[in-house]
Amino acid sequence: MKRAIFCLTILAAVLLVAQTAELVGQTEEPRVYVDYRDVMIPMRDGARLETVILTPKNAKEPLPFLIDRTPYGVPAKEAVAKGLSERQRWRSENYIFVSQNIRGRFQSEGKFVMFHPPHDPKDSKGIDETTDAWDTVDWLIKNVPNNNGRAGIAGTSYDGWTAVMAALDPHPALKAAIEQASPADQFLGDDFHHNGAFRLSYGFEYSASLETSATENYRFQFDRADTYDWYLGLGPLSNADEKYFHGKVPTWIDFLRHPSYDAFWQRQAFAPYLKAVKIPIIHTAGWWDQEDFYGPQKIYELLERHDSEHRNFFVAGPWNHGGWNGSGSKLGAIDFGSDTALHYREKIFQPWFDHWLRGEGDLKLAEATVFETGANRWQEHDTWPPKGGVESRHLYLREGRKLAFDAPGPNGAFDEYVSDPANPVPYRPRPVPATYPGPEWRVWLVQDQRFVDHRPDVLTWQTDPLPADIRIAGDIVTNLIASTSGTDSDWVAKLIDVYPDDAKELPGYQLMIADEIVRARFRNGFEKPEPVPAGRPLSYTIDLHTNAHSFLKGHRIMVQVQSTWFPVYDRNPQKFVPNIFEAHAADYVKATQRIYRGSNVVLPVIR
Ligand code: PG9
Repeated sequence: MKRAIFCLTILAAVLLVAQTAELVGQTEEPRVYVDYRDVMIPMRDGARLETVILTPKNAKEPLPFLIDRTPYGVPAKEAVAKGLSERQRWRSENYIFVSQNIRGRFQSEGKFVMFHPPHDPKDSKGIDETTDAWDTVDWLIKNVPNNNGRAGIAGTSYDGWTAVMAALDPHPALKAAIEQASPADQFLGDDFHHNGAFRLSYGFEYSASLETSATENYRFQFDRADTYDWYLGLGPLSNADEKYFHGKVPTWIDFLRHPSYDAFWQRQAFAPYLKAVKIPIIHTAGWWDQEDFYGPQKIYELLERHDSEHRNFFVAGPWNHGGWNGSGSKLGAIDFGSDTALHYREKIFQPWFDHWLRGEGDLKLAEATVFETGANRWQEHDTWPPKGGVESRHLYLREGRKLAFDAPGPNGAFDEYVSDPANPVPYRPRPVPATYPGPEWRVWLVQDQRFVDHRPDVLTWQTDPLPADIRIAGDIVTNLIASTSGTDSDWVAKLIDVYPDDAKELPGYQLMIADEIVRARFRNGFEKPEPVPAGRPLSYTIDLHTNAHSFLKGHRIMVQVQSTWFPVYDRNPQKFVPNIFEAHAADYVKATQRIYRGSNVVLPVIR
């Protein structure tokens, strides 16, 4: 009895301390302490790059480097002195962590060039992110005491892109890389355009963020609470520079000058450079990555063609942009049943570098490790997309807004809507706060699509409740047969998992699984935009990229088609003009859009 009272008293005391700590905001999370050094590392052309080196205290053996090269700023001394979070313990105790600002950012010398393309190999004095990474590794190996002569590089997004750049011509000491959400092509699929459709709110806010000031990540100040209104009020794109940027944001000027897939975009894209797997590399993608979902899939695919030594790997999980760095149990309202980010860090990221840089463990990594959402389980595949055991099944957009696996007869029927650039479909529920960097932006891809379901300019087709699970793994493609009364048009296709109305969790929820946009002017090639013949049904292939998902028994599969997605994408004037950045207000016109019956979505269904 005495013991029980004692235990209760202790429990009450513990609860009181916990409560008080919470009230005053002092949760007792253990912290990790490291030594901090801030150095300027000289590059081959004399520019010096600001670099922070975090060294474990009392290391017992020589350690490898883990490098991150970033435009966003290195860790501050004061923050590191307070101790790093528990999440960083593995890295902080086993690696010399190096964080470097790339050229022209913060205290780094030289000029910042967004996506500095690889230099001309004939120019022996040329510099780029590959040479800067090479020079950095060389300096570290020669100048930092107690290192083991090995380095790895990893990063998310821009920092993932610098990791791939480092791997193009790696320093001999650079032994392994992990690129997470690196962009691959800024015209075809990543941050700034998708299939040539311009990502307006992202492109505007991101370029302002990096190119307004060298020493901060600037946030554009909107004078409207709802940026949907702000961007609509902006009018034609030409107003952005005239009213706000005044020629001072170089990336915005590049957008205006390069409205199609010309040499400027092609030089920045990875496709011409990825001709060999020079070091082991993992490509990590998030199924709901709002910025660079295309990149890691494309980079993996390009390198896979040259992977004779089996050193190129693919991983994808239920994450937004960078979600693998945080807590991966949930994204928005969607629950995955376990901490998928922790799983990634402990089972993939750490063993990878421990193996290549510290010589630890047998690496047993499947060619592709993907998290199958819906069923909420990890799957391993020996190719990605899977080659065996998967059947392409066509789901047809049928009469009565039904989606069905049997094809309609050839009857020329269609569904139609009017797309009005003066009243575009919002990409997420209004009010739409600033896009970049968020926080709401970070979950928009998992937001319930019922907020647009009723709009007359969003057409919806759906199956009956599924009699059994339908599992998909691989590439999803939409084949639209569509006409417009205009001479240019955007087509957006969305594949949605509709939860049952009597579901315990999220009844009736419409969860977008895959989505993409195409701009009709580029239907015959991205280099040469062409007007669309008004009123003529044409075929459009919309690649919705790869995925792994289970549409569970009782759920429905839904497809939505629309022609605006604002302000994340600029409005297509729907009247062909050679350069949309130079369109006038009068060029933006309503159009009648028709979707014909043979249109379908091809699903990679697991047999
Ligand atoms: N998605 C961001 C980005 C990368 C590269 C170019 C432009 C933007 C990022 O998060 O770094």
